Amino acid sequence: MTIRSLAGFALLFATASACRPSTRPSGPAPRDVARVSVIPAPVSLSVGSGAPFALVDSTPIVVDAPTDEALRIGEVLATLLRPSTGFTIPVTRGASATRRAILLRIDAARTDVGDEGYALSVTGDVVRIDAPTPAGLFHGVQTLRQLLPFGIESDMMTKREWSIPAVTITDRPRFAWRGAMLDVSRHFFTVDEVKQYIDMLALYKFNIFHIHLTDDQGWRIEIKSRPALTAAGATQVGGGPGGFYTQGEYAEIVRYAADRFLTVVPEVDMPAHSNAMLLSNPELSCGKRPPATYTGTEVGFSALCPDKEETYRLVDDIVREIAAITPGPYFHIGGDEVEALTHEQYARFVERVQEIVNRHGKRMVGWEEITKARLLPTSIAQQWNSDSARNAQRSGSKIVMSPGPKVYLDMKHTPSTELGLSWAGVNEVRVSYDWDPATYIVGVTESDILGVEAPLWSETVRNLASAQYLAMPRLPSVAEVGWSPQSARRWEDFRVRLAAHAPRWRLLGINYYASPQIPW
Ligand code: NGO
Repeated sequence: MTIRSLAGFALLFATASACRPSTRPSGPAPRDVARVSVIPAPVSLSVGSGAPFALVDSTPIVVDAPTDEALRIGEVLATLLRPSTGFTIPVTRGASATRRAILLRIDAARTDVGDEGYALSVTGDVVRIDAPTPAGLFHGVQTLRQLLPFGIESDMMTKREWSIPAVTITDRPRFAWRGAMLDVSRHFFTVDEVKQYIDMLALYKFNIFHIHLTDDQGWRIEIKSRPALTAAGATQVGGGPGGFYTQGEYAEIVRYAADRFLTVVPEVDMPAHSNAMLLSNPELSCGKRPPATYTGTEVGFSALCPDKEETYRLVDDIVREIAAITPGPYFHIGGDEVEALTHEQYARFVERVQEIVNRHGKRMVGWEEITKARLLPTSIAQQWNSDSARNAQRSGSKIVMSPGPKVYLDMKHTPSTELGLSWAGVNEVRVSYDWDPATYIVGVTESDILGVEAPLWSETVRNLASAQYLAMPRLPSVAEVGWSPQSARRWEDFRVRLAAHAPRWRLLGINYYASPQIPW
């Protein structure tokens, strides 16, 4: 593994300025009501002194919205509530005046909470979530889920009081892009494992699932016009068959994510990290060594030839087919760690691929190296290793922040963590929480930033339990960095809220690292 240069970080500074007083009003928690531990922290939350809302067998979910989408969200909530409570929880359409109900309402007039926000209020009489969009309603349901006792996550019925504390919440995200990436190339993850990863993201209001589909070790997506790609490209780190998704399986992942209001961003890494692609197209290789099945973890050696027309025909076939089954607006071209090409060759390659991506109706996303090329304002640079993403400002392109020393989930939690890498440092949970994307790179401010993303590279990650062990508890940190206003974030408060989530993870079967920084 290349030791990635840390020199660039001399120009960076990370703040520890999150320790400001919270602007959120707080009151004493009423007796018999669980402490309110919502993650990400809502923009405004006040705990009332009134009676909680008690769920009973006849509590209905009443949906006041013209669309079936809202009704579906009502069913999602009912499906969560039924097994553990044993209650019927009918879902019906109805009017907002209903009492003794959980009311889900789409209200286009609630523009104050943006495209993804919601307002939630709980009294002894009624629970109501109002949102201008289905996405906002879904996020409000995730908050409601976290307000319920953790036992709600169980699929075994328990006879107890199921109550929701009296609260008033108004909430909306800070950033439009709240992403998590899973590398399915270094080690393959089944569709079912990917779905379970997506489930964790939905609970914490992420809205982007970036899937790193290809790298030197494995090509993981069927391309019908180029069947040799999957036939030749399947191994993984340490050997073994790896695997790939048929287009139908990929579409299933996209649908599953969309049902949870996550947009899938497919990544095909090029021109480097392309050994698996070159196995079936060796004549397009301009890398440092001839393509051969690769099970190691070095980077940078492979490269697609930028000067051959056939390269762009291959890229066009790949982008066209994946774009056609990807409803979201983005296509990620990788673009990182190219060692075998000149600056000029690299820039020309990125510009041609940008055209192809646009022609197939998508906005190009790439790792920060793409800022060496002439970008369109609609293209997006993903910062990870230096301050070079700042160059995106030249074209007015936006930046997604994924600084390795903060949010790379594949970095070890401590030097002795069995899994993970450490080239960017060891990222204990506080490291992943205590930073502000808007002050991380000098000269890159809030308005340049589209959002944040936590990548999980899988060189050392062989299965879902390992992925969860590295992701948790840092994933909720990044969720809060992306969603909550900086002024509402305090580590001392977060660590206590985070502790309250562990029993929930245990019921959900989510593995996690029990960091000593958290009062579990
Ligand atoms: C780097 C590299 C990946 C590695 C990862 C490991 C980027 C953008 N390129 O991040 O190929 O898997 O580090 O942490």
